[in-house]
Amino acid sequence: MSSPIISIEGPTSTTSEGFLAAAKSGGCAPSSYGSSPTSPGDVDPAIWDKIKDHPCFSEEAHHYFARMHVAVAPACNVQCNYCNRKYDCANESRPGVVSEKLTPDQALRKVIAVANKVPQLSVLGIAGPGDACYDWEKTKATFDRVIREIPDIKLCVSTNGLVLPDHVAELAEMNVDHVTITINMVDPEVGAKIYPWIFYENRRYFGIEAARILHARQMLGLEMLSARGILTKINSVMIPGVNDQHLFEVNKMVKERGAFLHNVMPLISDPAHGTHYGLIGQRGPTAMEMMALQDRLEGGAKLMRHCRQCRADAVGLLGEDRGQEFTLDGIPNDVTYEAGKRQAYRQVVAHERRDHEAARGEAIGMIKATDSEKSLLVAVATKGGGRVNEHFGHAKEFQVYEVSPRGISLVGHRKVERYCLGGGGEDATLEGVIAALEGIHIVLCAKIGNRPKEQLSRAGLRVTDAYGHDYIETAVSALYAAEFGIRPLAATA
Ligand code: CLF
Ligand code: SF4
Repeated sequence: MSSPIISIEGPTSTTSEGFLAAAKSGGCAPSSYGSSPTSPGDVDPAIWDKIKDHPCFSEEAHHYFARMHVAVAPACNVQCNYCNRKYDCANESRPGVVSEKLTPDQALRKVIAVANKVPQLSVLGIAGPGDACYDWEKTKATFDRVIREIPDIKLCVSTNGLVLPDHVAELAEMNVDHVTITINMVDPEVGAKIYPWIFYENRRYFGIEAARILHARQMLGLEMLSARGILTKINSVMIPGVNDQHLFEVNKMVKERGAFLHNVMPLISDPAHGTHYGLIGQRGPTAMEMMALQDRLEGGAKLMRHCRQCRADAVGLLGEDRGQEFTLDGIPNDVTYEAGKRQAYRQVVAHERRDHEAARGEAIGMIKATDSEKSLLVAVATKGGGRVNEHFGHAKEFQVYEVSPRGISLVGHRKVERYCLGGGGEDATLEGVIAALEGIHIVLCAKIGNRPKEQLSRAGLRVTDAYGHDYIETAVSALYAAEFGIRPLAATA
C-alpha cells in the first residue's frame, strides 16, 4: 500500500506540493456521477459555487471536503418515535450516540483546533443534540463567534422545522446558505404514527393535531428558505410500513417548494437505544430496500445518496469520524486560527478536480462504447480521494457504484465491521461483510489476501485488487468494458 502524505485519515503536510503528491497516491480527488449534482454543468454556476465545497450538498465534494458538527443545541420541541432524548437528535445523527455538549465558546475553541489540523474542513454544521432552531440562542452565538474567526467556513443547520420560519431572516443575515429540514410526512395521519407530540407556542399538542402543525410549519419554512435562495436538503427517515410508500408524496411536495436535495435515510431501530420504535420492534429497511426505494424516487427531487448519518459531534470527511481526536480536554484554552493549511489544500483540490474531470470523461466514453444495456453494482473500498485505495480487510464501509449505459453513479454505501484486526481476519466478521454486500456484483479494493478472496468467491462474490489506486470511475469503467465488451470502433463513431 502507498502511504499518502495527506489522506482522509489525517494530513501531515502543510505544503501544496505535499498535498498534491498525496492526492496522486490516494489522498484526494473527486468521484463520479450521482443523483446529487456532481459537476459544474449539472447546476446554475451560482449554485455550484455554493455547493462545490459542501460535502453533503455535492457528492463530488464529499471526496475532498470535511464537515464538523458542534453539539451546542441540546433542547428539542418535538418527540420523534425513533429518538430517545438521552441521546443525540436522530434526525441527522446516528441514534444511540451521545455527544460532548459544548457552550458556544467551547465550540469556537474546538472549531479552531479542527481547522488547524484538518485542512479539508469546509463546513460547520449544527445538528443537535436537540434542535438547532429551537435552541436558537446557542446556535446563533456559536455561528457568530466562528464566522468572526474563520470567515470562509460554510455554516449549515439541521432542524425539525417547527420553529424554522421564526429564524429564516436571521439565517439569511448570517449568510447560512445550507439548511436541512427533516420531513418524514406530508400527511398528518402518517405524521401521527411518527410524532406522538410537539411543543409549540407554550403548549403541547398530540397526535394528528401535532402532525398538522408540524407539517404546516415545515412547508412554510421550506418556502421561506427557497424564496431567499437558501439551499435546502430534506431528510426523510424511511420507516417500513409507516412512511416508505408515502415518501413519494414527500418528494413531490418538497420539490414543488424548491427543495434542492432529498436525503432518504434508513430508520435505525434497536431496543437498546430505548426509542419507541426500538421497543415495539419496528424494523428499519434493509440495504436493498433502501436502494430500491431510492431508485424509484429518481426523477423527482434530486436525491442525496452519500449520507453517512453522522454524529452530532462528527469531525472529518463523511464516513470517517475523528471526533475523538478533538475532545475538549485535549484542546488548549487559547487556540489561534492558522489559515495556511486550509488555503494550501484548496489549491490542491482545484488542481485535482481538473485531472479527475478528464479521467471521468474518459471513463464515461468507455462505457458508452460498449454494446451493453446492462448495469453493474460495484462495491469499492476507498479511504477518500475518489480512488480505489483501501485494503479489503481495513474497510469499514464500501461505497456502492452503479455502472450502466447512463453513466456511473454513487448509489449508497454499506457499513461493515473491519475484517482485519492485528494481522488476521475473523471468519465470523467475514460472514457479516458478505451479508452486507448483498446484491453486489464485484468488489474493488487496493489489496486482498488469498484466504478472504477464496472465501468470498465461495460465497459467490468476486473481488479484485487489479485496479488499486486508480480513480474509481477509471476502475469501474474498465471493469464494465471487460465484463460486457467494447463495440467495434467504427460503430462508436
Ligand atoms: Fe452536517 Fe447535515 Fe450540514 Fe452535512 S451532515 S448539518 S448537511 S454539514 Fe451530511 Fe451527515 Fe448525512 Fe447530515 S452526511 S447526516 S447529510
Ligand atoms: Fe429527537 Fe431530533 Fe426528533 Fe427532537 S427532532 S425528538 S432531538 S430526533
